[in-house]
Amino acid sequence: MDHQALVRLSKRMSLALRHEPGRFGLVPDRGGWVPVDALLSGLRMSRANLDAVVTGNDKQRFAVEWGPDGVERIRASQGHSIPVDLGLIPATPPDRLYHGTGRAALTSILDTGLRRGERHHVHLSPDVDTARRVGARRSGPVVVLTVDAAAMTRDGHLFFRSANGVWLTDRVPAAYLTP
Ligand code: HQG
Repeated sequence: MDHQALVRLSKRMSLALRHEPGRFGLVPDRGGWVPVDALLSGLRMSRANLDAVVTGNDKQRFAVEWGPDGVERIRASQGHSIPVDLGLIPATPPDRLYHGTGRAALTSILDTGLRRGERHHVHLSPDVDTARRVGARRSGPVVVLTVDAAAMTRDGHLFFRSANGVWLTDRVPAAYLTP
């Protein structure tokens, strides 16, 4: 499979596992897991292609494991809009985290802080390069905001780290942001 086909498939898997499982006949459990076989038939994809996406994914978006019932299962590691309990445990973040976005959003963000929107959390990156790539998904110039995660932690905000290294928190008030 070429790179573009991998990306297309990864997006369809993200849609099915994070946002619209019902459209593909899937019923994720509380933790967001679905049987691998159900995903394969729901998306009419081969096991080889699934493995290629899971192992070749730039962000390791998907986790595959054997469930307690002996059934192999898959879920997205973050980014859901459907209700899921990922079982994340609060963790101490690095002192600074980063958020990449489009410049068009900057005034609003500096006014009201970072909001989670449709997702369960605000997503933050551990380094500037990753944040820049996240921001480049928006049209127009990219801005990377620095988040004072040390101060947020001192003030009682909770942080979680997804299985693929994305830092998550409920919201980031504007006072902790530097453009
Ligand atoms: C913006 C991708 C105006 C925010 C990435 C972002 C990430 C505001 C957009 C993950 C705002 C939401 C998440 C405010 C936030 N006013 N705009 N007050 N607060 N925004 O996609 O962080 O490829 O839900 O800046 O790599 O861009 O899907 O969040 O531009 O890890 O695995 O509202 O999604 O991962 O957009 O990206 P998103 P995000 P995947």
